[in-house]
Amino acid sequence: MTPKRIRAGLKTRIIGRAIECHSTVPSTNDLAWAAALHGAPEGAAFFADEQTRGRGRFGRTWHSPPGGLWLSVVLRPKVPLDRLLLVTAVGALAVADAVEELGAHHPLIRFPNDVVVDDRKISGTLVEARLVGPAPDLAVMGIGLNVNLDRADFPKDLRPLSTSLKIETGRALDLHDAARAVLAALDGWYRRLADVDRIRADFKRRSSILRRRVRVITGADTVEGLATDVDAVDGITLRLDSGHPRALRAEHISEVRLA
Ligand code: BT5
Repeated sequence: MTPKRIRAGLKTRIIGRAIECHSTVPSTNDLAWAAALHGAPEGAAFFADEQTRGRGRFGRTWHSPPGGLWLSVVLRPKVPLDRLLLVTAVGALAVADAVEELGAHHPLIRFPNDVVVDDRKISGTLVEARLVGPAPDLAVMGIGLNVNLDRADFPKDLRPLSTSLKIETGRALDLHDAARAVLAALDGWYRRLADVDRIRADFKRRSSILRRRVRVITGADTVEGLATDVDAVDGITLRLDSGHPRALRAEHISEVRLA
């Protein structure tokens, strides 16, 4: 990929102000952090063809072979710490919009950061923030989007759980077009970060788990029930089999699966 070909026709205000493309790197999040700490502008975006140590949340691995879109963006979000999940939410909303625009049908968000098509994960977002004082002053959003991956490109255990734009649409895409779609969608959503009501409403509308039976894995235990509410900031409310409601705070949730 080249910055020039991503920039051709890109109309964003913040996201993509600076663009770098790399071949093989450990993790684009590390590139973005190093640049951010050296004063890279908000919106600077770092792409790699392949990552050797792509990471997910909670120390999980992100499989990043050639053919996918692996990028990280430097952000300086103006949100209080207890609303940092709004940044993850706008990332997921942006990727869902981009995935739809690129031809996959009905992408939804599996709380808090997965974009899924037919319950198979097509994208994941990882937001890492630095705290100086009471609010985050710097954040890096990493986005992984499976673009031209075939089934055989996924490790065996991920095959039944994952998908790509190529698998969904039946054709390979130009990665530059995919990059532009993601940057443009993120620019739109990121500029709406203060519109909390809108983010909450759209996050709920895009939910893949609302009104479905799920298993929520938290640091302490695993809870199963019907998801009666999903909120970008607060988390998930389940109706347990006993009939009682149970609210699970977003920051405690490490994984959500369909039960
Ligand atoms: C995420 O974590 O979904 C965040 C992924 C962020 C990746 C981007 S790529 C660019 C930037 N640089 C990085 O190093 N990271 C970011 P989490 O919700 O924890 O999900 C991780 C889980 O997703 C893994 O444990 C696998 O089960 C699954 N997984 C790993 N690779 C996958 C892939 N390519 N497609 C679908 N699922 C995958």
